Amino acid sequence: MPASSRFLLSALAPGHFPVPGPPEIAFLGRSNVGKSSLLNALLGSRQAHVSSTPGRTRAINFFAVSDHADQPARVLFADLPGYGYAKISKSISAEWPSFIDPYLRDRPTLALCLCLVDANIPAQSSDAQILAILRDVGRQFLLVGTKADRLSGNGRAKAVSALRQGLHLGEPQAEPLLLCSAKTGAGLKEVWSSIFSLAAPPSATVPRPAPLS
Ligand SMILES: Nc1nc2c(ncn2[C@@H]2O[C@H](COP(=O)(O)OP(=O)(O)OP(=O)(O)O)[C@@H](O)[C@H]2O)c(=O)[nH]1
Ligand SMILES: [Mg+2]
Repeated sequence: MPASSRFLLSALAPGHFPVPGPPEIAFLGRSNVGKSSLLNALLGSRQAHVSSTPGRTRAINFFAVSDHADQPARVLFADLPGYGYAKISKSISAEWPSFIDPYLRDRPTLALCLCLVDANIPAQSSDAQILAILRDVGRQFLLVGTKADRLSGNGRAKAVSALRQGLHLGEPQAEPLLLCSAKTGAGLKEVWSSIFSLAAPPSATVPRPAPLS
């Protein structure tokens, strides 16, 4: 797990996105699914705002993640606003075309979309719609079932198969779904391994400048 992370910037328009650099990991999912919580749990640091009120994250917030504080970023995390919450769906749908859709479609350094779905409830049509957009634009994605601490031992396998079916996922090797909990830390190692193997293999990292002799 990388040891160092810092908030970079908050973007409300494509012009505000950081200059393209290291591979980016986008956190996507319905409002309140646990995007900001998972991001914080992966970083082991309270970088993103978590709230029990849906719709807390309104901008795309970028974070730089590196192996050590004195090294360049290995990946950027992008915490996206949630979708699918009735009270704010009007404003979200107004914002979606202006900067979220361009981010998903055009961002050259977007390497992986973490698609978060609540493991405790059935797949929602809005989740299926997002997957359709990602498939359409050819984005690599990884499904992550959140709040798995609320599932019983038996409930885990049932939740995975219900979500896989509800979202019409392909073969598990091609379209995997991992369960995790930001609360207990379960599954975080697996999410990190997938991030590195899918989006940021060692060759993709920015080489460290040689020390001056
Ligand atoms: N039990 C449990 N609760 C969680 C977990 N992850 C998040 N939560 C709770 O879910 C609520 C929403 O979490 P956030 O991380 O703010 O969700 P979000 O997807 O970023 O929400 P928006 O920014 O509004 O789209 C908070 O009350 C969290 O404490 C988890 O793994 N287990
Ligand atoms: Mg959030």
